[in-house]
Amino acid sequence: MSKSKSLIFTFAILIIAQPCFALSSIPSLIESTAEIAYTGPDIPSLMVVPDGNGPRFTAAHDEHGNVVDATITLVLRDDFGAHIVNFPREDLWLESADGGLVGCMYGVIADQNTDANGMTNWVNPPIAMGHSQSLVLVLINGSVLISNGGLPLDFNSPDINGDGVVNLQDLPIFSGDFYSSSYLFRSDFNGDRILNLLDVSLFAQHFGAQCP
Ligand SMILES: [Ca+2]
Ligand SMILES: [Ca+2]
Repeated sequence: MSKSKSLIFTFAILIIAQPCFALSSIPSLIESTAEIAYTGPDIPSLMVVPDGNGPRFTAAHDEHGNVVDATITLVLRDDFGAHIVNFPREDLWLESADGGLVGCMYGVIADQNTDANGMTNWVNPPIAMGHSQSLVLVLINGSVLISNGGLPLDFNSPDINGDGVVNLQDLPIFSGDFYSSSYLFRSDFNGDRILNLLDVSLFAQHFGAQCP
């Protein structure tokens, strides 16, 4: 093969092979996996605050108010099971199945890009609001991960009405829940299934918090 023919051949191979390389870095919604650290019998809950000053996922609560680790770990793989490295964290985020968890801008994305093992996680406090008692879904590029049906983690927030700020509009909702004869999870910020002064204190502590 002449030198010019050889160059053309190499060039053609590169052009043909390019889509294959590109394909291999597309995350698979089936091969990728997500799990939550907590494996106990309860459904853990995490209070979220719109300024991001809520607890980390490592300080979620079980249904007795005990602190438990609800870190979510995602391993990103392509269709062939190969790890996807350095995938941008902005394209990996959480949603609750009932839509009740509302993130501020980039407030529920993964903590970092995927590492050499295709792994990333959610440990840092969400920058979020609203409340949800449904499974939490991991979204990859806007598509729901389908290798599991969602992870058990509930959310609530002193920004009860989910408008991005904890203010006087949330107060009557909180007060109504506090004096209600029935238990209302959305105002149980420490997740111990009782509305008491501990929850009042958490509400007061985050009063004024708002999305960045
Ligand atoms: Ca509010
Ligand atoms: Ca409580």
